[in-house]
Amino acid sequence: MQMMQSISVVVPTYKERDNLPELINRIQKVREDHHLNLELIIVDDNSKDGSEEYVQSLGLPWCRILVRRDEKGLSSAVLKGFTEAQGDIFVVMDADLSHPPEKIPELIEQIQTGADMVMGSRYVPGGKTDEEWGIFRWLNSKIATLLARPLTSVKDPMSGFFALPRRIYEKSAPLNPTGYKIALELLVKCPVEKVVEIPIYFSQRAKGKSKLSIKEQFKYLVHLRRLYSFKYENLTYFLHFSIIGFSGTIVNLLALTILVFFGIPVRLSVAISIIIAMLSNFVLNRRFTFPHAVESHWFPQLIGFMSACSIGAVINYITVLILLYIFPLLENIPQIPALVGILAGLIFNFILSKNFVFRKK
Ligand SMILES: Nc1nc2c(ncn2[C@@H]2O[C@H](COP(=O)(O)OP(=O)(O)O)[C@@H](O)[C@H]2O)c(=O)[nH]1
Ligand SMILES: [Mg+2]
Repeated sequence: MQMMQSISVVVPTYKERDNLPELINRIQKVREDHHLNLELIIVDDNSKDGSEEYVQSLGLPWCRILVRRDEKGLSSAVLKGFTEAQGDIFVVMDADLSHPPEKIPELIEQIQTGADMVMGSRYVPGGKTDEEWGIFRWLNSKIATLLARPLTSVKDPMSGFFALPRRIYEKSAPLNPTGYKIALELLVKCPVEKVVEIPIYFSQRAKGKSKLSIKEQFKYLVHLRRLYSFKYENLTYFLHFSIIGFSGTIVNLLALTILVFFGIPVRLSVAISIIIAMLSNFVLNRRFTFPHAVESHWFPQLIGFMSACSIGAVINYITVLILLYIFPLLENIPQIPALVGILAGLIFNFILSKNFVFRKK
């Protein structure tokens, strides 16, 4: 085991003055008992409850408080702490004593023996939570965890008690500090391969009250969407593209119905409604599937999109012809080759749209 790697414990706080004495005492004891080279960085969002004065009055060389007066938010506070941290290993925990500081050495040891991230977990054998949750809060937490499942196989990705080596953090993709779930953000955006979960006894908050609001829970959904788009970038684009493609069918039929209703000849109506559907797909894809596209001029994009769609239609048709040639029996159920053709055209349109028509600069 490598000895004496330095550790930075980052604790975000908002109005936690009453919890600070016990928190700092217990961390101090761990620090001394295990001879750790450990600094404690408290990142407070201008609580104005005496936290700042209290920490300063202690005059501990290894413990400081940063007070942010221009910004708020749990995740961004943690990231602020990381930028100020000197350590080789970062540990993040809450101030309310839900997370036992006595577990810090175990977290560190896992990092030193090769883990890329260590989570203090309520949901692995041996883990336990004190919180008396009503059915609503329990369900809420279960659903939140379930929704994060495709992003990580970690049992308790919502935990705010974790350790991460600087070497991994520094290789992270750009981090988005909105939201409450900073560990989840790091799990998805950092090149984390080996995650170890350590059971913790998650106790009731010692003093004060929770800052987790309904608004934060909503923001979690936005956060999830962003993480999915990051992790499954192409799939997300393709899903948007397909949904819009499907909406185009509806636009097409609707336009056709209206035009015919107003007495426009059928053949002309069909042609016009195809163009209307293509335009609608263009506008929607430009706005929703590839939002970065608005940075470039729309006209060349429109021409590119129309061309891609036209070639896509030809590919659709050729696919059907090939299928019918290979499997003549399909003549009896032309819907099947037609579906395959639509899919081939869709994929072709998508690839062209993503890589050429609306490509990122
Ligand atoms: N700096 C900072 N810390 C925050 C903010 N919101 C919550 N915290 C801290 O984040 C930790 C977890 O918050 P808590 O309210 O206990 O959330 P809960 O455990 O999910 O109920 C605590 O140490 C809070 O003081 C914030 O906006 N800024
Ligand atoms: Mg708490």
